Amino acid sequence: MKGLLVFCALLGAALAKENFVGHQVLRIFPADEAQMSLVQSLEELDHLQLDFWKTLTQPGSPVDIRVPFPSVQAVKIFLESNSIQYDIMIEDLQTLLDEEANEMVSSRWLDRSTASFNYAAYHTLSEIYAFMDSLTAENPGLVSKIQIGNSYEGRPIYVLKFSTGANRPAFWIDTGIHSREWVTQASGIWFAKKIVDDHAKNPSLLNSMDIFLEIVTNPDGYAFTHSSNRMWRKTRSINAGSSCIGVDPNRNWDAGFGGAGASSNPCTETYRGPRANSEPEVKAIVDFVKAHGKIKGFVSIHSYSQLLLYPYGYTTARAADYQELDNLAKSAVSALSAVYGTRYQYGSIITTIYQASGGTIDWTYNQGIKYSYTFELRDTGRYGFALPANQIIPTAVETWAALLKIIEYTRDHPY
Ligand code: BHK
Ligand code: ZN
Repeated sequence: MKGLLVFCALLGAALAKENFVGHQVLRIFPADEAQMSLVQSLEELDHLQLDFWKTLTQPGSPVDIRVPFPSVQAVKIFLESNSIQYDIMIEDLQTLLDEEANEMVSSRWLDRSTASFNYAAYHTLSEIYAFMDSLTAENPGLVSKIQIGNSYEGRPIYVLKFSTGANRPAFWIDTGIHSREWVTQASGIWFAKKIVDDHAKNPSLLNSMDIFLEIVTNPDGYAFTHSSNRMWRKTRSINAGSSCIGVDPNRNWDAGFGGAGASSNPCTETYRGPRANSEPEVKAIVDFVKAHGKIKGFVSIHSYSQLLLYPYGYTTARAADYQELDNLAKSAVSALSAVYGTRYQYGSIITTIYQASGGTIDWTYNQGIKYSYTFELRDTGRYGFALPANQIIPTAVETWAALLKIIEYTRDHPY
């Protein structure tokens, strides 16, 4: 009897959702080198369980940290005693997540048509997969669904293909490689519908090019953000010799793999994995891109920070196409800002944020995909990963303006 009770208690704990009651997100402003290294030293204090939403980038730029309730007092005392300035960006993360969960429940999808799908809400993995099936069923001859692999936990990995003819050069878009960046998968859904609706009015975009769109690039992580931990970023693979789970799929690519700007510690959020392409979610794309052979533009979408980035991240060397990539980024960002005035910064990964090795677009660029970019969507930190659902459509609309610039430029500059 006692054994059963213990078992039930353990099972309950294992199935329980991580809660974020009293968790605060602090925005910290280190004023000089000394304060910068003090803030960085917090990262090594494992017992505080801090989650760096935005790590140190440039001197003078703020750092955003999710601080679990039990560590809030200690962190604030540490900052105040060192005269380090901070703001409380999120008072209680769970309050935002409760609102998010309520909105999901009240937006159930009834008739399984893409016309009645609620694009202004977040959705579960099974709803997104059902959406893909509806979109392909409604648009035979334009949209097809390709399974490019299986995740670590065995879920199918799907790519939508938008095409009006065989074997054309192609443009790739992926969203959700980091599972907690929910506005990206939600925007991916909106892009899929937008491509279809615009094609009916003006078919020119798909006249000479196919588009591939991977909406849920990290399905295990995404399922986990719904079932267990809304703030899960990595894959869900088991690491040999460690009790920590997951690999950062944006450090696992074969471009500067193992260099600075990634961690060899499985317990960190930027763990690179045991070897390049160890994650089936990464390997599936690598195999697909190589087999296709004619992908000419590649955009990998993250959130948050409002940035448009191009290679490189693992080296300070300028990309051979630096000037062209920079010019196109400038025009894409200006198209984005023209929609609602949202401000974006742009530049190479290493000069704009930080050194990062094993990243997606460094690999695609080195494969010869010249127009390789990463977006960091809204916002700049007010809500961060807990972006309210009422910002999904505006985010998708403005991002599409920038994406379209890059897609059309790629179409009009064959190489
Ligand atoms: C983007 C592209 C290439 C390398 C790094 C980044 C920044 C990204 C990351 O992997 O550290 C930040 C992030 O997830 C939040 O979206
Ligand atoms: Zn990310």
